[in-house]
Amino acid sequence: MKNKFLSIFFFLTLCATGVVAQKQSQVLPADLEIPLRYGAERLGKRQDAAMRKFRDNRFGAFIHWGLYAIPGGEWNGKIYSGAAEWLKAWAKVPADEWLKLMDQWNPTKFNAKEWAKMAKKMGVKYVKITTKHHEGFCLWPSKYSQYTVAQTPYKKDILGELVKAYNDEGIDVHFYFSVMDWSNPDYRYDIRSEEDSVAFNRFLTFTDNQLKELAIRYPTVKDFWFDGTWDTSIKKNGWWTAHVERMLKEMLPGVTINSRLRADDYGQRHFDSNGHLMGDYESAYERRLPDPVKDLKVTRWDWEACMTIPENQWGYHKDWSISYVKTPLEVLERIVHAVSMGGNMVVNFGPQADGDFRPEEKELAETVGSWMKKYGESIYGCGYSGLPKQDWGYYTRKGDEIYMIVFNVPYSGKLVVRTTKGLQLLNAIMMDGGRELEVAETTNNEYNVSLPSQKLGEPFVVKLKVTEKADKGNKYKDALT
Ligand code: JFZ
Repeated sequence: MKNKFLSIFFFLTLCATGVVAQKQSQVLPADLEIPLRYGAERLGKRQDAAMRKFRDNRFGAFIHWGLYAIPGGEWNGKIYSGAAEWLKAWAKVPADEWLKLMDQWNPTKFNAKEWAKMAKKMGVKYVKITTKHHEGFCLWPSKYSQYTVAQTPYKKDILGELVKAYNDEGIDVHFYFSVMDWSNPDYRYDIRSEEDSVAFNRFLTFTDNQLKELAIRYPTVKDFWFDGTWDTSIKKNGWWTAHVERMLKEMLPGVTINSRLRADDYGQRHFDSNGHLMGDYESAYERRLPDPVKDLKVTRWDWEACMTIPENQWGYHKDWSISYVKTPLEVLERIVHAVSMGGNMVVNFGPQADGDFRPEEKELAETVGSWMKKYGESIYGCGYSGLPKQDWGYYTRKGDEIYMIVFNVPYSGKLVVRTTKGLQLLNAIMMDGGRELEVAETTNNEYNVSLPSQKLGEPFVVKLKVTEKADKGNKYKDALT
């Protein structure tokens, strides 16, 4: 008996260290796969209408809003440079003291309709809202917690107002949900005793209840983006992550779930022990992006990246001067970069405690929005082109339309286009104004597109019409959906 436990222990250790478990994308032949009860639900990309909508949306906004917006990175007169939504941890504030911030939660300038108008103007197709971040404060009146908007001077259901306002503007709503919850004494980082296990099971039931509550109260929600799932306690309960995925999918047909929720039988996360993506899309690209030349494997699955405007501040921080702040152009380039590799991009906003947005965020939303209004056709519904990246910028593609999104104009004024075998370039048109550009084939499969000589002040888009002479030879064909 003892031996059996020892060997199980050894097996688990081997799996955890990756000796047995396969790393991401080292997919084993089917007959050599490790049998899993809690691994990937499916192989390959989901192709149903809800998933296609998720993918076609391409560009979204993140909203991190919670009690942390009140101190804005400052506690007892000291400014902490770490992420503002983690201030409770940086300043070692006990949970009960932190949660007293609820008495000050009264965002008098909050206007859900204004938020929705701003999002619409920015050109985002969806918004991911923090329903509950690590601190445990709920933006909806959850009947399972005492730490909710209902118990604040503001009282009203903020999440409900936002869901309605965004939906009225035709914007999809996605829910961010942190499993790790600093307000709940039953949460455990690890399970080391019977007592831990009993408490953590209670915690998982509480979490199930909150998730069911969200699904029932806000049935138009399109996606759950889980966070705070990296602890050993969750890795030891991979079954629960598979259960949550199934439960939400039964309650909300079509709902999408990020890979960060998931752990398999052996505690492997995001990708299961056989190398298959769990959940519907990969969500590990955070404040970084895959290399457009070396990391083309990401085009095999759906993925969504998210980024902050400063270096690493998701919640409102009162002092942005402590870190580099991206320009609207840098933000735009990251959006384009993600889409060019078949991913989505979500840009984060950390509203102020009064319910308004800081001026830098408003300005960024305006600038990106006016670009999207002109060139959004090259973003929405577009994906990976299958063409090798060139120095002038990024390609995106929708069927036979290829978009060249140009960030660096070469001195020669000529943009090189190298197509894959069998793909013929028919014409090139400036998207803004519709002017046709001269195209010259230089060698086999390589073309020069000549730009007009006037100064071009912002990233612009050249639309290429192509025709596929034959499918063979294009090894990227599979990744084009
Ligand atoms: C998490 C949160 O801790 C953070 O406050 C914010 O909400 C962000 C969106 O998500 O932070 C993470 C989580 C995962 C990684 C990095 C930061 N990761 O996988 O690299």
